[in-house]
Amino acid sequence: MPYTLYGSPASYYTAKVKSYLRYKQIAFADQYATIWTYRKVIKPKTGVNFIPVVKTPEGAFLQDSTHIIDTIEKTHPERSVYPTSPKQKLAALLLELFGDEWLLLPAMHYRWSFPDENLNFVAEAFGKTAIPWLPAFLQRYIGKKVGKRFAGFVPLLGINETTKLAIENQFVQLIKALDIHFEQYDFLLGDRPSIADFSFIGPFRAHLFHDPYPKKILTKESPHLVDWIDRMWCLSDANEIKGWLVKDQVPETLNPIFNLLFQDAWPFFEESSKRLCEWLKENPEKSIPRAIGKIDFQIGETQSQRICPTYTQWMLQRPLAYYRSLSTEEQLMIDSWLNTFNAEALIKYKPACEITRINNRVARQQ
Ligand SMILES: N[C@@H](CCC(=O)N[C@@H](CS)C(=O)NCC(=O)O)C(=O)O
Repeated sequence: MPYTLYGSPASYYTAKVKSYLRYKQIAFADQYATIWTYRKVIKPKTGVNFIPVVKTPEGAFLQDSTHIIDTIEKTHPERSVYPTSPKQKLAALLLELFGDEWLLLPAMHYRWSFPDENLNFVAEAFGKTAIPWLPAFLQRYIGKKVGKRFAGFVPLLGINETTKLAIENQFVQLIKALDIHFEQYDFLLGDRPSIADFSFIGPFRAHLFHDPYPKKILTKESPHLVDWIDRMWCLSDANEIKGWLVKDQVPETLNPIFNLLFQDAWPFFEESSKRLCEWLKENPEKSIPRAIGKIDFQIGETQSQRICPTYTQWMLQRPLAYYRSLSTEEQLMIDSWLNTFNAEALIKYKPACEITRINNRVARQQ
């Protein structure tokens, strides 16, 4: 098999890459990230303990879902997941940022805050991935231990007694909006899947429609969204791929999602970027850690604190750089669209520092 995907059925970013590979009709071996795979392949080949990892036919080992997709897009340009017209491409990059970096909140909350409904199921899934060769009772035991580590991230992400209601309210708004959207359209940008869909399928397939508690909510409240999840999971059957919507349209049914993105998520993206740039100035010799202290953030009307991630700026730089690369005329057209969400000033944010990725870690741009 030319490509190998190392990941887990319960992993957010693995689902993003798996759905993408299927859509591209690229054959791949699907390998569990077992404890041996971590020891023998993932850590030695990538230097980090993250999944998904993709081994290419040339023998390269890629980590980071966005980096994996962008690398494969170069060698497999057919069925591109990036729209080519300005508004659609910017919309896709913004939604990817939102899906990858913000939807982690509902995904983690609905997995770990409902142990009575979810814990045994999730532990089984984790255990089956970690030690598939051992009996089920041991898988459950090990799965619970692995799960404890991930559950430990929950308070760090700002998921707590103060914020949980706001996370749930926002989630209900999100799935309602998506359900209305998918009643009309097959994919986020219309008739054809884009990087935005692959980003959203991560939280929806690997957490929210995987774990029993949120799955019940989705099944009851948002049947069209569930249809999209199914569609995204079987994309290799889709031989005929349609074009992007004409005239650079972005469906208006996505407006509530862009409102959530710009009102709640964007201030957090900007704040974490500002904090990172200050940190880089204050620590010129240090390599960048995964998180740097705590920052305030807001969800709906509720305020709390969470750790400040450093990677998020790398994702934020993508739509910002794309916007800056456009002509004045294109930017004006985009500004009038962003005006709908009071976001025309936001997209002009220019971080005081740039970061890149070196050896699968974020690093200073030299
Ligand atoms: N931005 C990375 C994130 C990868 C990531 O966080 N993967 C999770 C599983 S879905 C993981 O391996 N977490 C291990 C950890 O947080 O230590 C990507 O897109 O691949």
